[in-house]
Amino acid sequence: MSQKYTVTAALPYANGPLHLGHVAGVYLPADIFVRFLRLKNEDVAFVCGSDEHGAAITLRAKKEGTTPQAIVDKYHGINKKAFSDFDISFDIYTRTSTDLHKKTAQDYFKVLNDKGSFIKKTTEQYYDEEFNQFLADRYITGTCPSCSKEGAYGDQCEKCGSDLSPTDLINPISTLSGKTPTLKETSHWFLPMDQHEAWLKEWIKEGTFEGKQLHNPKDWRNQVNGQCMSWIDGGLHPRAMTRDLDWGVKVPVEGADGKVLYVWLDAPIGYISATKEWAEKNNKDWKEYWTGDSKLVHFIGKDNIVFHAIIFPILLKEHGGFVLPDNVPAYEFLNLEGDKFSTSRNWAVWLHEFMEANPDKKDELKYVLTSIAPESKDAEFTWKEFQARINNELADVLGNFVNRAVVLSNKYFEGKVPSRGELTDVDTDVLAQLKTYPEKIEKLIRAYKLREAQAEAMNLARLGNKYLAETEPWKLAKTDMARVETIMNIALQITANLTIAFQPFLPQKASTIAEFLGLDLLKWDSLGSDALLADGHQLNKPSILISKIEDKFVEEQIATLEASKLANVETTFEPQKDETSFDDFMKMDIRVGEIISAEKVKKANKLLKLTVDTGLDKRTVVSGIAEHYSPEEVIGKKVSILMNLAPRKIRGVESQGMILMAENDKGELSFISPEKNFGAGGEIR
Ligand code: B3M
Ligand code: ZN
Repeated sequence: MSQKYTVTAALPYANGPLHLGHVAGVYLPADIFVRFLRLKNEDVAFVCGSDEHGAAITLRAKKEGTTPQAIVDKYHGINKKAFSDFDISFDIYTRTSTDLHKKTAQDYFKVLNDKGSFIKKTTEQYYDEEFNQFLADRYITGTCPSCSKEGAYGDQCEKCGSDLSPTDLINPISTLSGKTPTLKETSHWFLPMDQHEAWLKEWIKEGTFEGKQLHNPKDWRNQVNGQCMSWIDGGLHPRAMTRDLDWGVKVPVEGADGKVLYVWLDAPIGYISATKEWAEKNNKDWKEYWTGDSKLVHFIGKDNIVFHAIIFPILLKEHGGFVLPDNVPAYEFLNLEGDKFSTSRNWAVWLHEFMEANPDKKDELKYVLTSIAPESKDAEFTWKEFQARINNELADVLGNFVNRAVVLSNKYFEGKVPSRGELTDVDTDVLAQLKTYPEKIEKLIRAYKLREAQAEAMNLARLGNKYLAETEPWKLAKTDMARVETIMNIALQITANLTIAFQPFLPQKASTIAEFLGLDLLKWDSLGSDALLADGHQLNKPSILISKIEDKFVEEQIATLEASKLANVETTFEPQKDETSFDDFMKMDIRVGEIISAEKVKKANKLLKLTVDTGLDKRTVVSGIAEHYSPEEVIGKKVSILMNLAPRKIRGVESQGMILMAENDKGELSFISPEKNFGAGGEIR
């Protein structure tokens, strides 16, 4: 009996195109995993679609002077086509603006509301008087209370991952008007996440739920378990699941006029509605993929962990009857040519543009992105590495071996598979090694170690090359054709195995190799066999499997990137903030301080706890600079310190003030110190 799986890939916001960072860190790994499961004859629903609600959409519409519907229609189309051109084999790629999704999300909300899963509360929320709009999520930004970084949103800090509420932000600013918001009362339906800490902690730490072992935490990535435990240990808080907005799924209960579902309640339910839509079209029962022993796997980027491993599981548990995620393979970030991918600075390789310009290079791109996938730490994409991986590995190892096996067999045996004679030790050894590959590769794929799994498939091609180099059939052809027959039979069996091993990673190349062999694509359980091609089987003539990447191609790509970045240089820095008054500025008391001690803050890899001599006193300040400075190197530094900022607790440490830092367009930080050797206490104004 096949195992049922629902594999989801994070629904991309339909507010812009997809770049290679999105692809490497969510969609390609998900596709590889699903292709493998299908090869194993598992029963998989691979679902995705455009996430079409939330502030990301309406803010983009405002920026482009158009409507949210026009934005989602535009980018849903671009992204859907890009995924199709790149051969990401979703069973369905839908969108959250469908009626089916809206009804699914509203019914879901009603079930939870009727069960009393929410607490309806009236609280003060930030409000933009100019736009007459309440501010939540990406409508409000400010300094993160956890890492002191600017640019945190009202629901999350994308830099340190903290889950936030708008009222947590320091110096909040409306992203609509750029002004400081006011506070105004409004009521919302809150999910009391604090009430779920106990079972969540057990489920994340032990993998058990209601006394049943659901998964092994050791199978989850450390960064996922780590981030979840740090949130739970830091204390979960009630979170509003509705918003005062007009773009989104309307809240389907009395007294909710002008309110929509929070996009992170709405979007994950999009996985369920997508499964429903697919099941209806394929005469399946969607419930079988969300209940019973079906396995739910969420492929996401690391900034989405809390939503998939904390919030959505609470929603699934509260609804009742649904499975919990079996795994949440979260990816780190991919950087580009020494800088972060950036939509706003147009520093990106857009998937749809790459596919339009290079329709014949999709598997080459797949190979490179999987080779450098940011599975456990951020990774770097460079066009030089793109060229090196394709030329030195794909072409020189895989292409070279396949070409020799098929060309020589065509040359010596008119393209018919020769029979094997007596085996030598070299032959038996290579056939014994061939048999180890199915388990080696399967184990890595099921552990979501797809980089290593692909490398093992490439090692199978290396094994073939080594075998031909050791046996040198081209030399023996003059003297011992019987021996050549045995060697070429074995080389062809290895080639046939490569069509299976590479199917999850390079489906197009696998099919091309199979065509060379005149072979139908085989399932996983054929991998490792030394009898995939019968004696006398007719091969076809091969063509070039992999074309090498020329230097000119690399130079063109880099020139395009530089040009696009230059074209956007004026938007590298945040736009100037709104005008302020001299009086307001004079309220700030900024002094020269000297750092006299420093240490890391436990469980907060971005924070340093500093003791600063301010000339008036010695005080503790928590600063989000731990990724830029070690404690040792900041001792003795003269800094600018904002003295009269209201004290606040950051990760349990009372911070009295703020160290002012300069940040350049590469995200590098610098202290702001007097150019003369001023002592601590000097006033800055
Ligand atoms: N659209 C966030 C993102 O695109 C969000 C994912 C939703 S998955 C339910 O990064
Ligand atoms: Zn932060």
